[in-house]
Amino acid sequence: MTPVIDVIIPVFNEEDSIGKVLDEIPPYLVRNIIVCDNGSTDRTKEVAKNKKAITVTQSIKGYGNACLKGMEYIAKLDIHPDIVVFLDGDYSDFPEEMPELIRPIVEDNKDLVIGSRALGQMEKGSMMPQQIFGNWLATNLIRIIYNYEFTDLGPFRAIKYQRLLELKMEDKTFGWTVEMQVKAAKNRLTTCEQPVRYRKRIGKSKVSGTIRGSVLAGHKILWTIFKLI
Ligand SMILES: Nc1nc2c(ncn2[C@@H]2O[C@H](COP(=O)(O)OP(=O)(O)O)[C@@H](O)[C@H]2O)c(=O)[nH]1
Ligand SMILES: [Mg+2]
Repeated sequence: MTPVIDVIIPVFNEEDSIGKVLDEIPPYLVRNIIVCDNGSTDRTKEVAKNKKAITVTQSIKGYGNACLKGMEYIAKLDIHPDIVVFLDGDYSDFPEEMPELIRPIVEDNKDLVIGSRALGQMEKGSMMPQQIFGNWLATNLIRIIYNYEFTDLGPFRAIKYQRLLELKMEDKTFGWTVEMQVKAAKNRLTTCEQPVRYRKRIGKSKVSGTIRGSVLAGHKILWTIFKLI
């Protein structure tokens, strides 16, 4: 049986990249692509609509808020997906790698697959040093505290929809990815990593490319790891 797959893409002002991201998602693989916008002031939403993606709007800012809005949309569907894939809208990830990303779920019955940039190939300059260090620190803490093996907190990931619901995700901002991994460990989900490539984003970074974003995200990530103990 082929699984039903829906994709959630949080975006904020990504008019130059979102079209390319949507173009490169293997169309035969996915059912719905839900672009979750935080009131972009550029043409992001228009571009996404022209590419036949579903768009939802979240008036409250935040990466996690946008992902939660996407999940709300999915929850209202008559037929729920088997798998949800998360992906950034800045063209850093390689959407065409989605078949490899979901394979461990389909073939080995894993619950959660993290696309690991640390195990894959990162284009020079695609990740900031503080981001690489932050991910190293966070994943080592998760190993020490929760005894779960990850090498990255990458945005490109796939999870069984029912397991995702069980995690009762609630982070509203940059703690979203680490919250999913810590809760996966606490709930004893079966997890694995799939090496993924990563390239320099199109447009300007809103998180790791700014000092404020990096400090807030780093703080939020560490806080989330300890808070959930
Ligand atoms: N909906 C929404 N998306 C966001 C927000 N901040 C960042 N994003 C999106 O999240 C993804 C990652 O953000 P980015 O600026 O690339 O952060 P970086 O990869 O850490 O440098 C991109 O698709 C952004 O458009 C936000 O506040 N709301
Ligand atoms: Mg990015």
